[in-house]
Amino acid sequence: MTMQRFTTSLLFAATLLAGHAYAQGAAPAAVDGAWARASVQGQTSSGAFMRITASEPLRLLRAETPAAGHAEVHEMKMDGGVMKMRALPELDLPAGKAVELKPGGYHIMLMDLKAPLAKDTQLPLTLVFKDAKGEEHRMELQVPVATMPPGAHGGHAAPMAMPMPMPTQKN
Ligand SMILES: [Cu+2]
Repeated sequence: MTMQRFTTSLLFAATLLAGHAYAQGAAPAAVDGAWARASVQGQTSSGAFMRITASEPLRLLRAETPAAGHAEVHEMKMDGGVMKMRALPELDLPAGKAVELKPGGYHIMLMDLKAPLAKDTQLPLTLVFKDAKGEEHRMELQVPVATMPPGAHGGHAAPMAMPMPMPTQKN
């Protein structure tokens, strides 16, 4: 009886471990509505936007793409009547709550673009998350490059657009 129980709990532990190993690498988050803003020749930076819903508490640490020298998580907000942009060391993603990265708010800043982001191409982008245990999870995305958010059809959507290129702010 005791032996039987021991075996059962061992099996259970093994199942948990296997489940954990299987989950490793796959980020416990969902991304939708992703897009990156098309850029023109000579423009050195652009932005990527999306909605991220974490299934457990996560932090977005950084993004990586071969298309840019580096990518940073940025926040844009009004500060004393002036729109200011700053790099965030990490972006909090509460479990089950969609966090929107959009023009004029949080965004992934693509800096030192190696070539213009052409409309209707795909931008390979890797998001790097950290979970509550400090483990890193990577999520590989193919982000459509567009001139406006998906679902927007020009006209009234235009005033929402963040002017690009933005003044280069080094900090
Ligand atoms: Cu920015």
